[in-house]
Amino acid sequence: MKTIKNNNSLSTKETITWCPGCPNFMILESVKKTIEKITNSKKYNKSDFMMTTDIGCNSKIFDYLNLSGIYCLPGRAIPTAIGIKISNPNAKVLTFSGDGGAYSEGMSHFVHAFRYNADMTLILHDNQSFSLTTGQPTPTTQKGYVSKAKPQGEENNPLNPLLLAIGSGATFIARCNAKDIKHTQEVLEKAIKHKGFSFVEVIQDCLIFNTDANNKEKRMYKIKENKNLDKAITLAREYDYNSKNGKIPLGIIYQTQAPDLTDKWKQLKSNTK
Ligand SMILES: Cc1ncc(C[n+]2csc(CCOP(=O)(O)OP(=O)(O)O)c2C)c(N)n1
Ligand code: SF4
Repeated sequence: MKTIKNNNSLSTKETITWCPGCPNFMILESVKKTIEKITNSKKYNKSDFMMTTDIGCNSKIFDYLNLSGIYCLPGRAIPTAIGIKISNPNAKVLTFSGDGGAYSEGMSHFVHAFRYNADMTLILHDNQSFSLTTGQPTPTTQKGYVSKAKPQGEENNPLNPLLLAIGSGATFIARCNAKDIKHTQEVLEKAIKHKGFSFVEVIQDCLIFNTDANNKEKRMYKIKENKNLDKAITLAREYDYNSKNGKIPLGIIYQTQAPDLTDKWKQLKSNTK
């Protein structure tokens, strides 16, 4: 846990131990630029932002981003962030996780977070690999991927987290590419401003493990913000995390309005009077 007293700067003095060139550096940069922009408007201070992280290469961001928060147990970044939001309703809460942490250990929290619709943002670094622990396959790893953990190759098809999010009642789903800092920043700003649980999947190539999944830029294209559910399903199905072909839509895949967790509580209280 860390509590920041004077957080004028979003940088810390910690030595960054990500591999040189890792796109996690770019995600850090996008997040800093987004917070700078939102706080420049004077509506929010940096001290209004709080963070939770999972465990993984992605989660080292806890040490490099100067925000108060909690470094959580594996898979528990989302429920801890919801707890922070409940006790600090005005806080802007960001939660960081990898595809391993959120879709394996933390899968139940991922699904229910959409139902609860707490007003916060999940930034999911998807490198299709448990990278911190040397490249075991995660639920989004492509079929056939050979690793020390599965020398015979991954036998299962990947799940599609965007489709799962739609089916779980998500109110904001977006995807971006870590290497495109400007676009990631634009998407993050909209995600943070969304009233409800916003899920931003950031494609984050790992330079060391499962490198076969990298460099999909030629397949990526940017979409217009989408508010239509049927279109969202079509967009989510375009990329199956498996095949070498097919387009990968980036941008706001789906956004809708629904009561957030706090609204639902207020409604419940008035119903019980
Ligand atoms: C319950 C539990 N499961 C697994 C681990 C081991 N573990 C810690 S970090 C990690 C890898 C995290 O992978 P991911 O979430 O994809 O993040 P990345 O390192 O790729 O950024 C694993 C398997 C653990 N500490 N506790
Ligand atoms: S192992 Fe992969 S994800 Fe982890 S820091 Fe290195 S390049 Fe980045």
